[in-house]
Amino acid sequence: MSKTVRANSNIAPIKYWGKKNEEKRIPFTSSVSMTLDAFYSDTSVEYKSDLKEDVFYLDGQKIEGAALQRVQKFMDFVRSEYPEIKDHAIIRSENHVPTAAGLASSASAFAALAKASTLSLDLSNEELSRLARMGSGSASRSIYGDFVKWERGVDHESSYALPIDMEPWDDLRMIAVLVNEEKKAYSSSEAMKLTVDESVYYPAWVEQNEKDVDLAIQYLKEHRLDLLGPLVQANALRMHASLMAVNRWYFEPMTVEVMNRVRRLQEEIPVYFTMDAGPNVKLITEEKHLASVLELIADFDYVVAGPGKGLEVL
Ligand code: 2P0
Repeated sequence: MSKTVRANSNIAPIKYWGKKNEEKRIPFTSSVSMTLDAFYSDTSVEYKSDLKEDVFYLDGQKIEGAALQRVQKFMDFVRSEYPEIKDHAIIRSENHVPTAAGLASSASAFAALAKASTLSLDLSNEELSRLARMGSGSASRSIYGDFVKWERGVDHESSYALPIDMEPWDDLRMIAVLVNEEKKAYSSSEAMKLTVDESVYYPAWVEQNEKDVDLAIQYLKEHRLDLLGPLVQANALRMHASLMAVNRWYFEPMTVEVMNRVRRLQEEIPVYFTMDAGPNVKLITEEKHLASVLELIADFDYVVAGPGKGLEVL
């Protein structure tokens, strides 16, 4: 039996939005993430010499079409990068995203697949991060636990993530508020490409994001939620502003409702929002303020996450 690898998903307080190199997923900017304990993927890879192509089961279902092709392309890269791996494989993956969370899982999926497909090679975390990036940009960050910086780099060698060297911040919480569980209107890959190609605000995003990354790391190290929170919120809005300039948005009425409630509550307690390539809102606060925050969103479904671990071989 092949071993199972677990990778947790992550949410970025400072976002990745736009690729300089589409094929290798080299981003225009660095980004900063928190690995989440509540969302993870469990994946095993069984190589078989008699297989003609890779086979992919997700949550017990045999997958075909675009999702299969994306996994096969990743496995082709594994075989081209590491010639000692020659065979095709049966890949089994289970996504543990709490009931209908409607949150993207490519980060945990490709981080787990990077490790599970190369277990016999015992690659370093840096090497695994580069490899995971080939599957999905945000997956480069899910190799590690807690707080992570993905260094944008300039090519395959130099673009990978590293843990942020800081005291643990175990009582930080990320609450995913589920405002809409339908499939998102546009994939993040497609939306970010359009932003890069056509948004007049994209150069400003790139310039500002580099500053935001450095400041966020400083505030994380200092455990200063009062400074980190407003920055995180502004960074998300800047990302969405760059996208809105090309006539695309992920905002639903309830997205804005949650944001308005958070804005009112943040006059009293430190709670801030961020938002990714979908209408759900994620709130950042500390454990001691959790009860007030949950009261604010009691009429929504939500999932509370804390800092999660890096890759684990189960
Ligand atoms: C992030 N997002 O930093 C940003 C913020 C969405 C909004 O990384 O095209 O699935 O596979 O590299 O990693 C989602 O994009 O995109 C994402 P690809 P990915 O978390």
